[in-house]
Amino acid sequence: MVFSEKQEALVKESWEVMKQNIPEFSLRFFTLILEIAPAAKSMFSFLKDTDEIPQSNPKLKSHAVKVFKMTCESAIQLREKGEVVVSETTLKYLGSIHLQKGVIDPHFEVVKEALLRIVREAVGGKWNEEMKGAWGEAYDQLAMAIKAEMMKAH
Ligand code: HEM
Ligand code: ISQ
Repeated sequence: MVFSEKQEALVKESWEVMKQNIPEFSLRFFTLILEIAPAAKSMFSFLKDTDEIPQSNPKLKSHAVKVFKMTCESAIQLREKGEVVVSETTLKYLGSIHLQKGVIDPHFEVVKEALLRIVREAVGGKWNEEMKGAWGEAYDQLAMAIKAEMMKAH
């Protein structure tokens, strides 16, 4: 699939909007994941000793931001190279951590759903099908790379 300059721009543009309010969007992202898949709760260390989602956990925030930054980076690479390239070290690390936490294929759809909803909420009236497609494609390709690594590590 060819990833256009327009698609790359749509992803970058929406990420710029979200950057203005990292604490809110990261919390909302995580909340949505748990709303869609309550069972995923036990996998996250931020929730180990509590029933409530911590309102300002630095780890939660930085992880959520990483997911968005990596998806954004994927969009750039898809346009530049036609494929997503993640450094071997990062991929190995993410593959093993997700495997170890018990993440399985359907979870990736949950995170995708939450991610798209957050972007939609963040950009408001600017949201459109093309933007959805661009984020979706960038995420799918990134998820594929992580899943492949998880299979290798298994
Ligand atoms: C941890 C990214 C998908 C669950 C992490 C970390 C990153 C990350 C950057 C932090 C690693 C660290 O620094 O320690 C991503 C990306 C994904 C993805 C880019 C998809 C493209 C998923 C999915 C799930 C998931 C589908 C399942 C719901 C977790 C869990 C942790 C984690 C449980 C450990 C958090 C903790 O307790 O510290 N992920 N992730 N991730 N991820 Fe993901
Ligand atoms: C880790 N992996 C995927 C999604 C996440 C969302 C919030 C915090 C950590 C995460």
